[in-house]
Amino acid sequence: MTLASTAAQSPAAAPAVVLTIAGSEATGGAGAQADLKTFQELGVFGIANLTCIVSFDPKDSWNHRFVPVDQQVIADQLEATTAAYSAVAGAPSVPGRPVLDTVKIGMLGSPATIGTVATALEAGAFRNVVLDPVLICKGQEPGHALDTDQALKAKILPLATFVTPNHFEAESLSGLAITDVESLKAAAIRIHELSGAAVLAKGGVRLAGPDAVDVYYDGETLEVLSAPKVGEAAVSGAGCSLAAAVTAELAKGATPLEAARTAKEFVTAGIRNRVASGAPFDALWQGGGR
Ligand code: PXL
Repeated sequence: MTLASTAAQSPAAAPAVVLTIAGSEATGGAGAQADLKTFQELGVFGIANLTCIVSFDPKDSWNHRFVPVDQQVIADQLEATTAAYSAVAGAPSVPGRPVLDTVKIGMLGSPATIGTVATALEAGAFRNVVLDPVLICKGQEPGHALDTDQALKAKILPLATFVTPNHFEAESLSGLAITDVESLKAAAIRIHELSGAAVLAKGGVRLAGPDAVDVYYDGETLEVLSAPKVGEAAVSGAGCSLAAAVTAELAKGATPLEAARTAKEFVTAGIRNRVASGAPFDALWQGGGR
């Protein structure tokens, strides 16, 4: 049967529409590329509004070359996207047109971009704001941009409904040292108290033991999500894909806890079937669960 005749017989249901506000990571492992691949794999219509372009430098130990997108261009992208899909507060919904009510925030990279994005989020009508609080990329030194970290905490964290900090980010946001599952739980609880958001705090390969352990907390339910570690090496795109998978599932109507569970399975399959890379980290394969 041809595609055309399939479509004629049974038009597919309109997919949920989701937006990622994120940076491009040129090698395709992380950032907006990982988000879009995750969205496609999980059956939602993905949109990326770019905040910056990161190109690792193979001549300089694969350090990050970071170029911000012009603030006006970021604002223009957000204006176009929110107008196209009725995601502006007070905008009437149009019958038959999906409403964009679920957004993921990835790398913002500067206090100026954080201000631009916060303004758009405040003007928008988003039911789900999933924040991957990218304070640091794999291989970078912690604390390289304290002003950016502080602006993210002050302006974006309070707008988030779901937040997915990794080990370093969970320590930074909670102010707690995380050495084991118990301290990861304490950090997740603290970050929920600070933000009001559902929290999926990731231990990943940073905590000792045979399992990659994450902690979910939403103010009522505390759940430890655990899967056998796939090696001890970090994989590029794991954090981006986890948050993007949460975003896709929320947009499709999952509860936050269901979204967290599905996202953990999605990322585990993607790490198991990762793509070998000459960059310092292999890349998660979003098709790994097929
Ligand atoms: O994995 C964090 C991350 C997110 N977004 C972009 C990145 C990185 C890490 O390199 O480059 C654009």
